[in-house]
Amino acid sequence: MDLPVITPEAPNAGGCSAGSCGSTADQMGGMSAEVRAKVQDHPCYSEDAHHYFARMHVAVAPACNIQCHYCNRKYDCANESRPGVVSEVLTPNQAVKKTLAVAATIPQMTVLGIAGPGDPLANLERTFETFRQLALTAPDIKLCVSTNGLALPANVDELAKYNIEHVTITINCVDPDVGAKIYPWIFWQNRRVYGREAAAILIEQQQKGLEMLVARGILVKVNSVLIPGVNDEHLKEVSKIVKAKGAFLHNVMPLIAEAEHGTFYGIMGQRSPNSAELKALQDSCEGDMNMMRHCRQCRADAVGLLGEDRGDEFTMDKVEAMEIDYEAAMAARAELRARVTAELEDKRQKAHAAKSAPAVQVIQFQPRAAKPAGRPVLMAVAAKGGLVAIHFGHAKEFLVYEASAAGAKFVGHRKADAYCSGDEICGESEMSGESVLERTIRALEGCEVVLCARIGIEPWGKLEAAGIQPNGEHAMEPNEDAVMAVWNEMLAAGKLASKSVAKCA
Ligand code: CLF
Ligand code: SF4
Repeated sequence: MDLPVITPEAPNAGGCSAGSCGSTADQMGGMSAEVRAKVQDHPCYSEDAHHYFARMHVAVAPACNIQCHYCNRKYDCANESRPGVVSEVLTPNQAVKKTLAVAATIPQMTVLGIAGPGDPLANLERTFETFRQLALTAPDIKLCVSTNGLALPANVDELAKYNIEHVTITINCVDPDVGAKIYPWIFWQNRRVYGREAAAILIEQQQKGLEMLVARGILVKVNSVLIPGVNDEHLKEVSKIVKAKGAFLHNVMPLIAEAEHGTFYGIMGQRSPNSAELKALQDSCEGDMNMMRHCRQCRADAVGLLGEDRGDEFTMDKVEAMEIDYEAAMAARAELRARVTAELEDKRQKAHAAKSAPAVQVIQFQPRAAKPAGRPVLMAVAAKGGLVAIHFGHAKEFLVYEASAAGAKFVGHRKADAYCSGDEICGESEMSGESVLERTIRALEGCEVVLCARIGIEPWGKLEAAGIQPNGEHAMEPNEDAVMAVWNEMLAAGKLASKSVAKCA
């Protein structure tokens, strides 16, 4: 198969046509060693890495230089965070102390990001003082920043000074008329600018910042908030343009708009996209761009693996009480990083081998004109560490794969509330609230199968009644292997005939 070739001269020119994120194990085979080193332990830039490596954010940036209609200043920056009050805004010194404490406690934590609660580049002193100290005291931690881009061109050189290799720019539009529906104002050159003029300035600065970062070999992820009826169709154009300019990854995130958050969109009743709309847009952008599908829209003070939040363990009062020996922790961190990197490399090589093998069989045993039999099927997995490892009733989220003749492709995740707290009889006598189960089943809409380590009789029956087949036969198997095993079983049982195949037959 053709793999994206990313040369050292154009480090951001990802070019995948089939994967979920710019850097799955398979796609990483096409990267230069330089780019691979940058992404292989970054949980956001590598879909594989997010099963093993964690990130943390320090909330040192309270102010913002623009207004987005999906943001309320009382809440986290919705560019990189789900709405939720930041527990505490930190000084740079506190942020450094907290980072060292987390790094010593969670050796998987490889990336420190500044992503709010406002815009990091609207808080230059606080942001750069934090980066400056961390570059000196914790050089093994990757530094990452997320910005709306307005102040980016003026600060690219300063970012480069701290060896920052990953920058996220939130780009919701490239057309000021669309932008005027998203941004009521910006603060620019000591004055407030409104409407279309504001959007035009913001867009110009974002695009200029993107080009400057790419020119310096910094990997750029573009985040876009999908706002139905405002920028949904337009985001395809955004994807084309940012790819052409060398962005590494595009992360299209669903708008979160609830009236109780007090945002303009929330109050005005602007709806959020559903899972199918999000997937459809990501799919249509994918031909042009490497798409990120595993974003968890985390808080500006998130700590831990994506999808889990251990922030409560590291409030400043707890951090102050900790004995931190960072130098000692460095050895454990280095050992873990080397081990996981070797594991991922092994997985990457196996993925390549597996991709090559069926091609030979197809040539030997199938007529050349034969179309791949079997339609694609969405399957949800209660997973941990890349394995089918969670009991159905304990899952707080499900990873969703699209299984087809081309293989298992990760396409997103669905949030759920764990409704079972028992260890013995999952989902039966321990079930504490049927409405929670109903919500979980609703969250799985569109999936035909759910794979989990165990499941009780009652949720089994309700899932079946909802048209979702539970499957507990593949516990502790790698997600992709399990998904493909089930898909092949369905194929063998004649359950996957697509309309076109049926017609041909
Ligand atoms: Fe943080 Fe963002 Fe860096 Fe990651 S998050 S600043 S790139 S370290 Fe990641 Fe969280 Fe999604 Fe952001 S899952 S919201 S993409
Ligand atoms: Fe809010 Fe972030 Fe937009 Fe600023 S850039 S208004 S903090 S969502």
